[in-house]
Amino acid sequence: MGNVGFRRSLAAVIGGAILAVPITAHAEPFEFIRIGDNDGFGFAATGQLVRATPPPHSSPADTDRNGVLQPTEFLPDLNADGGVAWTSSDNFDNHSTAERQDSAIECRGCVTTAGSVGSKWTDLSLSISSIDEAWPDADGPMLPNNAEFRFDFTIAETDIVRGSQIFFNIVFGDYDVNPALVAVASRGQSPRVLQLRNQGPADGLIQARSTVLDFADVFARGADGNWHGRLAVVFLAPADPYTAFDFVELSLLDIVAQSAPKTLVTNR
Ligand SMILES: [Ca+2]
Ligand SMILES: [Ca+2]
Ligand SMILES: [Ca+2]
Ligand SMILES: [Ca+2]
Repeated sequence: MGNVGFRRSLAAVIGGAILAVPITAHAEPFEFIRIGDNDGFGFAATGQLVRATPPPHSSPADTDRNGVLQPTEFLPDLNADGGVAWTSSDNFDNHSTAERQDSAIECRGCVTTAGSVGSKWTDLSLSISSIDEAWPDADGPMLPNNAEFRFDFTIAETDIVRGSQIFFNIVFGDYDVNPALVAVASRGQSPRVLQLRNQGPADGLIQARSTVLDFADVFARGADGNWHGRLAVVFLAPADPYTAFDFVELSLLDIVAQSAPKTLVTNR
């Protein structure tokens, strides 16, 4: 076989080999899966939003003025009357269509996310004076409004390092009526209970809370070889008439540590 013939044969073999490789669903390396979106409770323009303070009601809710309401900042006092509460005209519904349909899931590095739900609870004031229109739970705005989230997703075997620590992160606002806790139920474990810190006099405070989970608490190998992640979360605040969530996520990063440099109040 001459040189040219050999190269043609080799090309044919390589081409055949490439065609013979099974096409697997391969995503990018896993970073996070998020229920809802990281957008400051859906407030697109923050420049005019004030936090609850005495007159003249001019302190910005977005304290670093970067256009996003973030942990350590504040839910807005929408009518500038000095309070953020169910009695104080501060109800908001910033639901996107996907959130309203309970399908707002963002993931970097997942193959599937289809079993994940709970975004209907985000970017909405869970206020007992809300208008009952397509409310996320069956009894409408009346208490309780216990937000529930379920992570159910897959990651390609090579897109996460087995044994990685996984952080559960939650961002919420205006928790001020005791008690409130977050119950996190993982594979084969008793639910873990995260106590939340009452904001005290910091009306409308946005807080972040994290906890670290073991890899095996979240992931099991599926029959297809992918990692199958599962976690159920319930926010229990049976007596709080006004709270809100921005998002919940499972991430390789700890959101509390991320917001630490400017953090005055955190829950760890
Ligand atoms: Ca901000
Ligand atoms: Ca108000
Ligand atoms: Ca309810
Ligand atoms: Ca959001």
